[in-house]
Amino acid sequence: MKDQKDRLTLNRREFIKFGAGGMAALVVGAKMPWILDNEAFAAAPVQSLNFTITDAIKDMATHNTINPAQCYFWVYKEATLPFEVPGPHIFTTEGTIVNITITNSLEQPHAFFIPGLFDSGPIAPGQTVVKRFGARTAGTYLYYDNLNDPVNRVMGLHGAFIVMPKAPKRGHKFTPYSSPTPGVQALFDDFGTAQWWPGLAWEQGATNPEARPTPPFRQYIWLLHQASPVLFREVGSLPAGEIMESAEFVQKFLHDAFVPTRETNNIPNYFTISGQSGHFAHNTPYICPNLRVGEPCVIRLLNAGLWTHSMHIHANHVYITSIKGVVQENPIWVDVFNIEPLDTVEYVNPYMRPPDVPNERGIGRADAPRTTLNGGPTWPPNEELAMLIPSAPAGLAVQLSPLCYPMHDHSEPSQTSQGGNYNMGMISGMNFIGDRGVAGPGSSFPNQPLIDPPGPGPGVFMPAVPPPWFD
Ligand SMILES: [Cu+2]
Repeated sequence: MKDQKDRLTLNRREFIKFGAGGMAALVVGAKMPWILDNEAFAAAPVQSLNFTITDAIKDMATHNTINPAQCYFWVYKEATLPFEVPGPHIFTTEGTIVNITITNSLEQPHAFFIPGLFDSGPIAPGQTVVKRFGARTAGTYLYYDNLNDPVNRVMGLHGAFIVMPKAPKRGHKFTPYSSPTPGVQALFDDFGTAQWWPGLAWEQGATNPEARPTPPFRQYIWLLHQASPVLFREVGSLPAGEIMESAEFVQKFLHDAFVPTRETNNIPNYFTISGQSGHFAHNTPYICPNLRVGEPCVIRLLNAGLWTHSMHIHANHVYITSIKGVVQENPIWVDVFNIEPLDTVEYVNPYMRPPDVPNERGIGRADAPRTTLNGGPTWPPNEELAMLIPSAPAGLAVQLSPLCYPMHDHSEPSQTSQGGNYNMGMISGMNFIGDRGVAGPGSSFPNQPLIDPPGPGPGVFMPAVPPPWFD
């Protein structure tokens, strides 16, 4: 038993401090080259999972030498990976038997729970359990600590567990599901085949002329969470064996009055997508899709926190193919959808040409592009991609490429980093790096930064200097 006085000051041990690094993913069981070869996820194969439930302090998005921005968390620390909140993305295939070892190194009971798949039951302080379970049904799952609900989960003990189907239904293409509805199956069957959806099927990868391969089974995980450094620190400082009652925790986290000083505010200060915020969530390849028109992807949303979020993606509407594990009969096509606490939702992003690109018939779908005032086509967006900000003579010119659209949460006014910086809140985006339907080099847009380039080369199809109309 540790000294109670030490507990109260949160320095009972040398705290592990860590920054928001690269999210790591683990692949359990049968070979899954589609994820192991996908550069966006630094995925590693493992034979079994080995978690320690512990605690650590994370440097948050706005942390720097003059602005301390740190948060205490409870952490599912996997043996092969650095500390991170959330726990690692775990990918496996339907039917895989997952061996899992969990050690509780904290001083109250904890658990590891996956709804419908696995329940470790309470693990006493200092105890290790070794268990196994079957990944029975394909889908998106939140793994979390379901004890003292929702305190242990919101304190950081959560992550994403993804089960892929073993095979498509006979005569059909892959979907993310074991038993897709006819409507969802039809959508995935249409990708890469139907007139509306030229390009690749979801399961289909491709090599590309400029050597950036397109992975098959393109998917992204938006695991949503909110963090309160003051409240989490209070929970972490309780004497050994004491817990904060969930009613008190929820009251403080959701309903305390806003206090304009971070030192006393119990409501959340940080809003994260898979552990990242703002610029970092927008420019992280496992969160923000970087794909071409004709390369459909799946975005898996999970809400580990206590706030409802409405994630609005620009440039493409998405199909809502599953809600809380229920594959939809009629996958509605929307640009924003609510993700409530503990919800899992799948967005299917068809990656069509942005419908705001002017075309001859004005139909919001790919059609003959109109001509700009400078005589070029509106698609591919050569003029936008050739724009340099600031312009080249300043010496800092950065190309406005790839074509980048934002994604943000519609509960935005309250959603900042440390009270005021919305741009460091729960935002990301979708980038267009080309169009599979455009012949020649237009199939790949140039990738920024492209400063003083030597001239057109593979994948570079517009003048390397700013066009004459740009100044
Ligand atoms: Cu919006």
